[in-house]
Amino acid sequence: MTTAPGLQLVNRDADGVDLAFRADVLAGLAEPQKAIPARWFYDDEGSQLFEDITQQPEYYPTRAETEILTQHSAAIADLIGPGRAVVEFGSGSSVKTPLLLSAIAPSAYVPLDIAGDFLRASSAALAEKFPGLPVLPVEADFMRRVELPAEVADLPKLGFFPGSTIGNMIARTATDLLRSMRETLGESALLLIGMDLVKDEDVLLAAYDDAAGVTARFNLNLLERINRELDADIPVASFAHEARWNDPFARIEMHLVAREDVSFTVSGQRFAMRAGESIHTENSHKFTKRSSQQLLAAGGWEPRARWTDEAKRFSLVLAESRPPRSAP
Ligand code: AVJ
Repeated sequence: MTTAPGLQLVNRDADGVDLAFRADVLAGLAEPQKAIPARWFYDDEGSQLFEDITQQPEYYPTRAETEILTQHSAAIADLIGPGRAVVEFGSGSSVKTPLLLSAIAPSAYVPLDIAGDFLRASSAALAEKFPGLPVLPVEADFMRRVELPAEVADLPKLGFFPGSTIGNMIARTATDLLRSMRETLGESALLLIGMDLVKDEDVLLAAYDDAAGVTARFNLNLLERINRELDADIPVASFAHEARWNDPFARIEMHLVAREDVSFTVSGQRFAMRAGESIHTENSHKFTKRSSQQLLAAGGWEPRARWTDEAKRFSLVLAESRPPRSAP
């Protein structure tokens, strides 16, 4: 199914409440370990705060991945070749997309995003930078197979999924997404995917708890957003941002920890938390060469090349769609 322009992807009630947001928050707060999916960070305020995070000295992923795209652009272009339609999962507001597009001579650029306004704005900016390149945005939820525009049907595809956003997902969800990507991109597709690396715990914790407090504001903005949008009275000042390293799962977790006993209402439902209890708001998985290869293989992708930045903090993997086989 193609997503028709103007089709309503976000379901709202008569008061304009995002029904999926409310359902996720109410269900997540009712769990024994309270948890809210990280995708809800990104309202306008949260998106701006994430941009600010990428400017913090402790937050290395954006700089490291940009370094890889810059330093290894010739090798990357060599392996990808010209003439592919680049399908970006997310709407590519970063500096990374222009770096890739100017390196590889693509035949079209197709950004996929669920946030239509953001998608149209970033597409217009890119089209201006690359006159002559067809820019064909598709408003869609890329967690499922997406029908690409007819213009690119017969072109070979390159999926682009930078930022280690794959690390936000637990293995099962990440595998589902990688498989959907194969279905979206079709036969003989390539995928260029950013995957952040396991490293010194102190470096990781600092990246998710910067000295200027921007990540803390990003995390706490989720509570502000709930108060703004879901008729809630969460006492935001009674919560503290915390980044934790979960070693068995090789991931940074972000939590909002109650500083004292609190109770509050969200959309008419009452919740109470004890001092020290937390709401789990994000996982950011970190990979090794081996674990990245295993995850990609589970999703039907075979690594063809892998680059890291000079300091080996971050990896960019080029993988090829591979039909699933039960034995090697
Ligand atoms: C956008 C998912 C890659 O996990 O590093 C940054 C989000 N959260 N600081 C990440 C994030 C806290 C970021 N990703």
